Amino acid sequence: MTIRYRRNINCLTDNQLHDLREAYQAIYDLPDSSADSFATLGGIHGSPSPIWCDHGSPGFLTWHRAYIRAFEKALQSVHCDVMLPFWDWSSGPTTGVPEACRHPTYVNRSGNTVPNPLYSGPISSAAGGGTTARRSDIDTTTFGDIATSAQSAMSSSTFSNFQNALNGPHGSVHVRTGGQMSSVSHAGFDPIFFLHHCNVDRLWWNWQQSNPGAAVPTNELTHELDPFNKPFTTDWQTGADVISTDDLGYRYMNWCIFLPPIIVWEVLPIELDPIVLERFRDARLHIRSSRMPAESVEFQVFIGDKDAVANTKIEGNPAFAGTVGLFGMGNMDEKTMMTMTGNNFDIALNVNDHLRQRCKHLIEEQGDTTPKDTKRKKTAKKHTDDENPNATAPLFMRVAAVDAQGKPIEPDRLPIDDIELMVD
Ligand SMILES: [Cu+2]
Repeated sequence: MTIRYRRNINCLTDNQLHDLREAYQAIYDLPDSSADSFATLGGIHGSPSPIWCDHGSPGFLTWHRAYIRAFEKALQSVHCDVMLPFWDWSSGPTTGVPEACRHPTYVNRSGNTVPNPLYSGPISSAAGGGTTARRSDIDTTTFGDIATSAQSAMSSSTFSNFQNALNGPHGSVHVRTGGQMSSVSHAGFDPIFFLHHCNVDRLWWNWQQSNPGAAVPTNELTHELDPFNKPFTTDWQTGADVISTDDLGYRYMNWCIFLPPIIVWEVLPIELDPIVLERFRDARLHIRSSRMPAESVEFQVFIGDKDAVANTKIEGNPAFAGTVGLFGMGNMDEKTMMTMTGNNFDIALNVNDHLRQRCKHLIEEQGDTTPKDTKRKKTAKKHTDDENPNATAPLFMRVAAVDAQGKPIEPDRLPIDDIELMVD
């Protein structure tokens, strides 16, 4: 199964955000009787009865995972590329809801100002009708204390403790958002419900990554997640069906990293948020192409300060992060080669340890000895949803390409589609 990534709503491109809004609007517009309509899906949580949702143990995490996956599938029936994004109220102090959910209107693809489907949702007539609203001072309401509780839940060592510990901060977000979000019966009609639960699901996913051996209690595995069927059967899904998100086809991208395209031989500044520097788990450089190169190439990756990166020396160069080789097609003529298809490749170089080492260095160099919490607050104060002014600058990266004789290969001789640094 192809794995696709759910992202922070603040990280979506304009195009992705348009797709998301259009998908929401399209399911708002479906007849209430449709299985994919917002009226049906929003109503599954609470009103009209029966109330299907599970909010305790067993089932809080598993039921909501199945629920938001069903919702995501409905969005994908409109735009197949849409992935449900998350509202990150848990990584650090934030105020209000994400920018994309904040305003009653937005400018659509055609340049017209239209209602923002992420601001308010229609309540089905079976649940009383009308539209949703949030507390009137939501834009100045802070969520920092809830983030702190969510972070402490992450250190739970068993599934049950984690589920119980996360339940509280999850509920606080409901109550503090106000309006329909604050009651089980109508919460599912606020469009932000699904972004909120996507974040809950992400925290569980992160906890699963950090606790790979942790047992899931039997009563969770056998718990029935009605009304969600197993595909092509009339059986309900059970907890066991949703433990692995890979089985469901998704993972999470925790951080927004906006980096300019990486061009071979260019020295490129990498700007990463201090929170990312402290907490990232995985860093990989991907080199992708839809065809094989004529000649064999070795890519050498340098990450460090500007001078070390500009230098091509490998041995003893602390900036050297690793190398990947690519077999060429040999003496096949270029024309034949260019027309060959079915040679998509995506090679990844793990630069985890190297980047971590460099980041540690960087944080120490800045002489920052304040305890972590104070450091976060400082960071958050400067943080806004729109920009990233607190990015720590000077890490540089360069990808060099050499042939079998160690001679440089110019970018135009390389059949590379793109090079991307993924940090998460
Ligand atoms: Cu909830």
